[in-house]
Amino acid sequence: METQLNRVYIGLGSNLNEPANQLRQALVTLEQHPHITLVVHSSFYGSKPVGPQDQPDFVNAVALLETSLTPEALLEALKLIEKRQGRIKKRHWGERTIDLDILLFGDIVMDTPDLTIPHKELANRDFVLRPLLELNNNLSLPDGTLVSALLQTCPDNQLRVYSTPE
Ligand code: ROI
Repeated sequence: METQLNRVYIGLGSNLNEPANQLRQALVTLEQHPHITLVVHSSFYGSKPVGPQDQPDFVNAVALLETSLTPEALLEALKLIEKRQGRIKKRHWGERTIDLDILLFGDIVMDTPDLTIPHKELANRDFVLRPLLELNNNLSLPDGTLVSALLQTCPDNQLRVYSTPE
């Protein structure tokens, strides 16, 4: 059987322990995974926290991967990277060293206790929608909704470009 390669968009976020370095480290680790190809990543964006406001601003980005892994196996790989980078999660919707979320996985739609694809909060997070559009201006969800349409009604988290990819 041929191995199926899926195009997967993941979100990266950090607001502790040198956030931009946390994102860079996660991207390097992803690149080294035997079953993951890092195709491209977006600029890094600064954003106001969603959740408690008495925490540092976040650095956010999105990456496009190609992988033969299943959604569950990719989730495990992402959790391992979070763990290796000493993921600290202080409180609900609070500060964290690194957060890696599967946003879109090919055309897959799924909703299990561990994994909801597309990501549940996609439509409410400009720090995900804007970098997605930077990578693909015509991107749509499996149900045909344009990501650009979601951005029109999304709350504003004062996004600004923090650094562009080299
Ligand atoms: N807020 C922003 N701006 N960026 C994030 O990545 C992020 N991640 C989270 C919570 C705490 C909900 N808020 C966030 O998990």
